[in-house]
Amino acid sequence: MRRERSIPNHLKRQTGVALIAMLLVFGLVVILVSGAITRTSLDIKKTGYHLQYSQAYQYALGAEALARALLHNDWQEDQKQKRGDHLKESWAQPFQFEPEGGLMRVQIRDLNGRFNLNTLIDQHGKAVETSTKHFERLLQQLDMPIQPALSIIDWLDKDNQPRSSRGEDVFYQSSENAYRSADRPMVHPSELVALQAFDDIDHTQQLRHKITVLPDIKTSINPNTADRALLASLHKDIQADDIVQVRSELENAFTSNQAFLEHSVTAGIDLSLLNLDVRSHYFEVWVIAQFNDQIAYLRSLVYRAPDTGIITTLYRDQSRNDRYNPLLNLSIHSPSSSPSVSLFKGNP
Ligand SMILES: [Ca+2]
Ligand SMILES: [Ca+2]
Repeated sequence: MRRERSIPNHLKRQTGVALIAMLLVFGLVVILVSGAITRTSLDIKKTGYHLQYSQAYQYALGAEALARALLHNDWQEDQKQKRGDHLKESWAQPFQFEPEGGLMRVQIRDLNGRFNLNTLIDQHGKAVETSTKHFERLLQQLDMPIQPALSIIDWLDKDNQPRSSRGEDVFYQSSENAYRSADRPMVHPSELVALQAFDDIDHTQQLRHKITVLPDIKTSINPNTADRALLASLHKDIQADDIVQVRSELENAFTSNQAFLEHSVTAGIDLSLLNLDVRSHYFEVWVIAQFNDQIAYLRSLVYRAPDTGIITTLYRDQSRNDRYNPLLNLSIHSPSSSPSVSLFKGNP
C-alpha cells in the first residue's frame, strides 16, 4: 500500500507565511483603494460645494447689478419728475427673486439718511465744529453720553493731542494689545469697536444703526430718509415727528431742498450751516443669495453720481453673520410683486 507523502513542516510554514503575506498585501491594497475612494469622494463634494458657492456668489453679484439698475432708473425718473429720493420709492423696498435653483434677497439702504462720522473732520484732518455739535445732539437724542464724540474725533483727526481720556495713542497704547489711533477717515463702521469710545458696548451697537462712514468727508443728509433721531439732531428747535408725518403724507416727500427749507416744519429754524440735500448719492446694497445648499452674503457700497446717475461700486464685503444685515430679520414680499425685469432698461 502506497503511503501518501506528508508535506514537510518547513514547507507548511512557508505556505502559511506566503498566505499571510498575500492577505497583508490584499489588506493594504483595500486600505489604499478605500482611502483613495474616500479622498476622491470628498474632493468631488468639495468641488461641488465650491461650484455651488460660486453660483450663489454670481447670483449675489446679479442682485447687486439689479439694485444698481434700480437706482439708475430712479435717478432718470427723478430728473423727469423733478423730485429727490424718499422711502416710498421702489429702490427703498426690499425685494426677492427666485432664479433657477436659487433665491436672491435684496435691500437697498440710503446712507445719506445716516450721520457720516467722517464729516467730523475736514480735508486738513481737523475737527469741524458744526459737525461736532450736530453729532453731540444726535448722541443726546439717543440718550447716550456726548463725551465719546471727542474720542471719535481723536481717532479721526491728524494730531495726536487727546481731547478726551479715551483718545489718541496715549490711550490705545496702554491697552493689553496696544495699537495706534487711525488719524484718518474711517473705512469701515466696525472701527467704532476698535476706538472704544463707549463704556457700554450696547451704545456702540445702537449707534452703528444710525451712522455710516463714507469715503467723502462732505456728504449731505437727506431729510426725506433720515430717521427721527437724526432729524431731531439737525437743530434743537426742530420737531422731528412733524417732519416724519409731513413727508409721509406728501406723495414724493420733500421734492427739493427749497421745498424742505420753506415748509412750515422748518419755519424760523436756521439750518443754513448744515449740508442737507433731498437727493441721495451713497447707498448700501445688502444681498443674500442662495444656490442649492450654499449661501453667499454681500454688502456693496455704491455711489450714484448726481450729474449723470452713473453708479459705481466702491467696495464689496462678503462677511457672513453680520448682525447689522437688515435682511436677516425681514419678511420680504414674493417675487410676483417685486420689481419687473424692465428695471434693466436704461442701465448704465
Ligand atoms: Ca429718487
Ligand atoms: Ca488723532
